[in-house]
Amino acid sequence: MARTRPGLLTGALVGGFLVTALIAIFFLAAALVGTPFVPFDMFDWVGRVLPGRVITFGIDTIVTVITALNIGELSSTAKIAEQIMAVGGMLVTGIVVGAVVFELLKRVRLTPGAAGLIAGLGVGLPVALISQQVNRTALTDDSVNLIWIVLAFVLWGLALEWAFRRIAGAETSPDGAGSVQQIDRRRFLINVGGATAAITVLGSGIGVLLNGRKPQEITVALAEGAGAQPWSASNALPNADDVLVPAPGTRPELTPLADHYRIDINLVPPTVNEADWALKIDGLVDNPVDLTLDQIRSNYEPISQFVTIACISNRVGGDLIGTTLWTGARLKDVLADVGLKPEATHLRITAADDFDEITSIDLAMNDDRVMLCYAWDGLPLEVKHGFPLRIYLPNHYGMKQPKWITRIEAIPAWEEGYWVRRGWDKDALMKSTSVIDTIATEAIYERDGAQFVPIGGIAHAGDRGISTVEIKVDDGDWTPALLRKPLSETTWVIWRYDWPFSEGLHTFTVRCVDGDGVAQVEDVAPPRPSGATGLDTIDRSV
Ligand SMILES: Nc1nc2c(c(=O)[nH]1)N[C@H]1C(S)=C(S)[C@@H](COP(=O)(O)O)O[C@H]1N2
Ligand SMILES: [Mo]
Repeated sequence: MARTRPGLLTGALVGGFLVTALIAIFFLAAALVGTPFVPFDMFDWVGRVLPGRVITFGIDTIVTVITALNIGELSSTAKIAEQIMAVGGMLVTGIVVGAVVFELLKRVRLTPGAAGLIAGLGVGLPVALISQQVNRTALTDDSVNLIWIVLAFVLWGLALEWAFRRIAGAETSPDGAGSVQQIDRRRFLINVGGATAAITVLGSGIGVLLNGRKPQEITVALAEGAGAQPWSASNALPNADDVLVPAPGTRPELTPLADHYRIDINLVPPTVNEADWALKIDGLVDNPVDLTLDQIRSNYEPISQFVTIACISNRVGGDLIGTTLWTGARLKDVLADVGLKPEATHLRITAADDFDEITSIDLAMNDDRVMLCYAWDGLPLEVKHGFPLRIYLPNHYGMKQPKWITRIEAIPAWEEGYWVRRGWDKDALMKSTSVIDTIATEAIYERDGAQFVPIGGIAHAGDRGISTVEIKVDDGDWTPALLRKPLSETTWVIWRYDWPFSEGLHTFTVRCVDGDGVAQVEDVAPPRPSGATGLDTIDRSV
């Protein structure tokens, strides 16, 4: 009995093998010469074209899974999960295309090479164009990237077709007996699998080694004297004299840079070369300018502000929040130099990743703290946090504050920014929030014959400050906590409550009132569209 020609299943298998090797080769080339890593670009692109609701649902699912599994700090774990999804997406694409090509070749007669070429170009060309549009990390020229990606996919398509013909040819040869053909197909598939596995292991192995050795991209130091100074007795934090000692286990008041959350629309943050970069300020201005980073740093008096920034996607008690010292130039000083035309009411701020947000000129001119920020904690902004320049807008969630700024355009009316177009709040003002970090049973102590357990955490309300934090244990009364003086009026406040200990299972709840006397919203709301509300609660058996 003659065996059927290879079809869907064999095609899927071969397609999967070959695309795995292709992914490894893209990875190797990216590590070797800096061409785009195609799966990441495709993932970023999909993220930008899908409707906001779908994206929010996707992110929400990732967040829920990571939180439920408790597998680490949210923003970096989410990026890794997304990177895995990106590679998985390309794998699935390869499997599907492989199946389709095999099925097609089984049914229609094509000139040799045609199917492979069509498949290669059909996938490769759109992918190359999309990568061109989205990628901000490649070190190689656009034209090189285009040719490389198309060529790689065409080779992949031709390999796919060759595999089909090799299997089909063996099985239709008139002199072969059925069982021999079957062994031949199996042996061939094993060979293809082995070869692609070898390429994959070698390619990704060498790629990982190369990536590990890559020097830090950005090593520019700040202007003389502005370098990072460790906080110390002689260089004390502004609240160093406060006597309130945080309960053991309370998060650090100043977030170590390495632990600061990162959220943006890129699988790999865009790399900006300082030498090629200038901030363009144009639109409704008298003197459009292109400012270099040096000019921004030296022509304007630097200001510094301790800032707590949070992502609007942060859940109550979540870790998408952090505090550090922001340094930069006052936006209003810079605007004074370009001269705003009277019709200008807003600024459209665009970034290297095509992210954009709209800021009102009123806010920029009336809040002295609004800055074009180039340093965090005394160091040039890290690439992932927006090198070379990001904006600071007090009291607003992160989504209003672009990183990697390339252009500021004065415009005559408000417009929707990136996340607003995707259904998020147009103002995105920070909600008041309070969080329990620790119930420090290990630090239990005795005073006047009674036992106390320190409880502590943070409370934050944008630039409105915190006037009261209260704790409730089980169904008891709300009891005020002690507040530590904050680093500034725009940072979180550390609170502490020494709880009269009693054994058993207890429910601890925290709430706060902001500096304007407005109580934290207790009704539970999800992050979308305006930021999460509700009270942080911990059940603990002590
Ligand atoms: N260019 C650009 N800027 C951006 C974003 C982005 O995706 N692209 N994300 C914003 C969001 S949603 C947040 S929460 C903050 C996070 O800043 P961080 O990553 O430095 O903590 O950056 C904001 N600025
Ligand atoms: Mo965000």
